[in-house]
Amino acid sequence: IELESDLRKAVQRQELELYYQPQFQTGSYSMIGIEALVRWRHPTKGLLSPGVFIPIAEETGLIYEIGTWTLHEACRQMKEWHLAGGPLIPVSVNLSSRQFHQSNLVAYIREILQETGLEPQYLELEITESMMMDAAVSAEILRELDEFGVKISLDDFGTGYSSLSYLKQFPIHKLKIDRSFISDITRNASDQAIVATIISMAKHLNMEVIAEGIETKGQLDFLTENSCQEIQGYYFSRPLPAQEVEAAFFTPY
Ligand code: G
Ligand code: G
Ligand code: MN
Ligand code: NA
Repeated sequence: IELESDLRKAVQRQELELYYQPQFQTGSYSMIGIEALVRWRHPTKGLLSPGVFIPIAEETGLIYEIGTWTLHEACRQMKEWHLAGGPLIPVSVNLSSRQFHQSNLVAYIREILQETGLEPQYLELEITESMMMDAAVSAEILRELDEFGVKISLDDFGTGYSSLSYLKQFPIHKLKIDRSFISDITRNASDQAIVATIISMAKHLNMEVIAEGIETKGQLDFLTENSCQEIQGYYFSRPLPAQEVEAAFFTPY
């Protein structure tokens, strides 16, 4: 309850911050994208993870305000980086279920892109498989976003409720292999089979595929050998404040 009333004021008081985690191509190690991850700098409790406050935001409806701020800030920052000579890569933003099903989602994303000047192809929205359960609704939303030029990634892929038939019906651009399949991949034959199969399926469906949660050289080697094109994880970088991303990864900047 206390956290909820604090969260109501968090946006106005500018307590939300975005951290950014770079994504890389296997082989070349060139940066191919960056995921925006929201944090709450609580006045007394310190830096809070979205795992703590996004569920409260979803329950209370505060997600609309927080989600709008997050999308706007991610697009604004990416456009600023583009203008300053940073890499011409897209920014990924996580959507929660209520945001995805918001009736004016496409209109307000259009508005945010117009305000910030970011071109639609540089925005990637991360949704989970479970959000597509109502197939008729999600098909319509995804079709509109696709027509507009925004990219869609399926986050935590392999862990949700989904039907493979969605993958052929819907305009999904990228599968993000959940990190639970990666953590033990050098030892676990089932994880190896699942990951190799997802990579191969994505390729055959003309989708991109990225593996999340890479923490070790062994995991990276497995993914490289199995032709996974893109990777994200602590092995390369933790999520960082914008200025630290610039300092560590944009050279010269
Ligand atoms: O960054 P961290 O590992 O703490 O993220 C925990 C969870 O919060 C992840 O599932 C991530 O997708 C989610 N998350 C991070 N940023 C956002 C955001 O801006 N909006 C929503 N809806 N979820 C987010
Ligand atoms: O659900 P989603 O994929 O959006 O969650 C992203 C979160 O995963 C990030 O907020 C980040 O904190 C976390 N994460 C990113 N890379 C790694 C990693 O290599 N290991 C672990 N354990 N977590 C990671
Ligand atoms: Mn994500
Ligand atoms: Na994930």
